[in-house]
Amino acid sequence: MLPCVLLACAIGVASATSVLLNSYLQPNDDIDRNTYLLNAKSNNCARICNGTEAPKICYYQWTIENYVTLSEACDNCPLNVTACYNAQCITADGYERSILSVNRKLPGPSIEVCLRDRVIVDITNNMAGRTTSIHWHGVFQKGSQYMDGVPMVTQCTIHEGDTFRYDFIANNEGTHFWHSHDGLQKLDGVTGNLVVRVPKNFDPNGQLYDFDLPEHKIFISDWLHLSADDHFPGLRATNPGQDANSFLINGRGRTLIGTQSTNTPYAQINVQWGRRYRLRIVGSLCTVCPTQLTIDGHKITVIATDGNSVAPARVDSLIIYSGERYDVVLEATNTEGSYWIHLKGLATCVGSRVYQLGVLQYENTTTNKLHALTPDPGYDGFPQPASYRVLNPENASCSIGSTGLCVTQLANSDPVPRDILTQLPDINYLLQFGFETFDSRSFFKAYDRYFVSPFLELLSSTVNNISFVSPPSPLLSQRGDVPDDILCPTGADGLPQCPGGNSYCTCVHVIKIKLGALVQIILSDQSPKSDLNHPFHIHGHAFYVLGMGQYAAGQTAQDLLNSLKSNVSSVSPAPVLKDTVAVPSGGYAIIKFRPKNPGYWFLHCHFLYHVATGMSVVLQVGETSDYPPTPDGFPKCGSFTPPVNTN
Ligand SMILES: *[C@@H]1O[C@H](CO)[C@@H](O)[C@H](O)[C@H]1NC(C)=O
Ligand SMILES: *[C@@H]1O[C@H](CO)[C@@H](O)[C@H](O)[C@H]1NC(C)=O
Ligand SMILES: *[C@@H]1O[C@H](CO)[C@@H](O)[C@H](O)[C@H]1NC(C)=O
Ligand SMILES: *[C@@H]1O[C@H](CO)[C@@H](O)[C@H](O)[C@H]1NC(C)=O
Ligand SMILES: *[C@@H]1O[C@H](CO)[C@@H](O)[C@H](O)[C@H]1NC(C)=O
Ligand SMILES: *[C@@H]1O[C@H](CO)[C@@H](O)[C@H](O)[C@H]1NC(C)=O
Ligand SMILES: [Cu+2]
Repeated sequence: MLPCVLLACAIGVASATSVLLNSYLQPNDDIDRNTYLLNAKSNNCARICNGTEAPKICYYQWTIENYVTLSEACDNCPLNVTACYNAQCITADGYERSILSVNRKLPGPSIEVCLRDRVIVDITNNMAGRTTSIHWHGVFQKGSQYMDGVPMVTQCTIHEGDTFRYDFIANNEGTHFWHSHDGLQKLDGVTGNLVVRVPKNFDPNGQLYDFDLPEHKIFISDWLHLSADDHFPGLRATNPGQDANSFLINGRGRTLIGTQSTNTPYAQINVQWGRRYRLRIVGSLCTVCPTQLTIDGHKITVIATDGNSVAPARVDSLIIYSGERYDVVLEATNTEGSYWIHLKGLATCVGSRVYQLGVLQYENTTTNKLHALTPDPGYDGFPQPASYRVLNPENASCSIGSTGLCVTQLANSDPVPRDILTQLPDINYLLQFGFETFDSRSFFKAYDRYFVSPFLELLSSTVNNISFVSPPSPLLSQRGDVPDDILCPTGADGLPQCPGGNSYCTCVHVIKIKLGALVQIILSDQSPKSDLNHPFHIHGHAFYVLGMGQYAAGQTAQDLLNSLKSNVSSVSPAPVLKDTVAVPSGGYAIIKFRPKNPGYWFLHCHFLYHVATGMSVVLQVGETSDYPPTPDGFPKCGSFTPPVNTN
């Protein structure tokens, strides 16, 4: 009996497991309010979190495939508006184009769980001729480092026809999201919500709202009318650059075709008069335009960002950069009726005046003095009185007393460790990001990745003059298969640098950091003046944002670094924790944290075309012996260049 015929045992276990898993399968669509509030289906992971119940297993089956907006499933939408809500009908902004989709939804299926639930997602890649991998943006993956979803950093990409099972514990709360980290797929539709809730009495701002409902997510994405690949590297004559054609709110909206607006339905957020709602806002943006969100007739109170609670801040409007999340409270106390949700593109989108609308709808309105939807307010939106207060203004133009409020001026609602506020860092790094411009001669010298800017420049993206390239095998799971000579060499300051003092190179940019060291990083924009605020996102961690601003005339990044070597200072006495921060144009952001999560973690600009051309580094936290063992049977990949015998 002992040698339990190994194969048979394995098969027995495998099939038992899959039968078991199917009973944890979550619905494809968000559940409605009543099912959620009454906890009517005990199997649902989207539920009101209760600190005393055991964590659940939440299982999802996703298929990624080539798909289209306004497919057969849409029937005669938008002529028949009902049909626009058919299962598998993706309307987007009413422009017909090919997309990539997960389970034929846009955004893809939501993951909504309670803290400490176990999330299992089977990703089946049905796309023609593409690989994929999914990153769980905001989830630390402590203990499940192999599930972070960064190609060639934590795993091999998932090949066409393969299924990869992501399996992790939702170990940090918040409004997060998921998206493909492979190529440009996120911009074509491979993205969706991921919410990790806690019991309301665990939320320091829990008394500020009555409801935190699945239907109150506001998922913001930018949208092209061609596929993302059609803008990469970018055409020279027809529509150069990568600017968004429109934005989507919860996958919906309208756009102009010529001078004619499409007629697809707007996203609608339903509320009842007198109630207070938590709205979870996700900046699933890819291109360089931040978006400014305003709800006509309503102020909003910001209570969290990137999964971390902040002291409530009441504002009129909110600017969201790629990768950022904000949780706000909306009090439905204006005249009952309908109000526009206005989303306007900034930076390069000011010129193109790209904007989108949604509708805030008071339900079961009873008075006869209803607030009707005003005419389309256009790009400019609503009048802004002098007292108008905007959170997260561009360029961090937020000097106290002005109407801007920067993330550095928010207060953390949790205690901030003393060492963050008072101790000089063990490591103080300057990371300067920018672009390498190819003239036509250097362009032909090598096959470096580049993109064509709207001004027809040929650019590759860099951090400390290095354009990141992927190794042939994942650093985390196959470090031994990554040849040392493709890693960037380390310079005197302990940071990787270009070989031979070159001012530009491509290599695998890995920065080694001691587990638990107190790290400070100055993220610094070295590109010539532009109106871009590059949002930097860290994997596996969050950081305290101590300061941000534009350099004063004559001040250099090196000056700032030098002053910070002997000077601990934070704009806020209780700085907030974030995992994504928009670095002011021609400026800097100072971030500080103690990395306690061992692994290989990506730190990168969240603009998609910048990360695709190298504006990234990998932070190697700790040593191989600190990492969990590679999961059994974990897929392997690499180059195949055997020696050639010429005899
Ligand atoms: C949590 O669940 C238990 C058991 O179902 C129930 O008795 C309790 O009232 C719940 N607590 C909260 C805060 O909802
Ligand atoms: C409109 O679409 C709905 C949903 O597909 C369908 O049931 C209904 O028959 C359609 N109505 C008309 C007039 O086509
Ligand atoms: C609001 O109206 C809908 C549809 O008429 C109804 O189902 C729902 O119960 C109403 N809700 C309240 C709180 O009255
Ligand atoms: C990085 O490149 C810039 C511009 O080419 C150059 O001025 C600078 O010296 C370079 N830095 C290093 C460390 O090579
Ligand atoms: C931000 O600063 C840059 C200069 O670095 C400037 O060109 C741009 O107009 C500023 N943007 C705003 C919105 O003030
Ligand atoms: C410390 O830094 C702050 C802001 O970064 C600056 O205002 C202050 O002058 C600095 N103090 C010293 C002694 O360098
Ligand atoms: Cu960037």
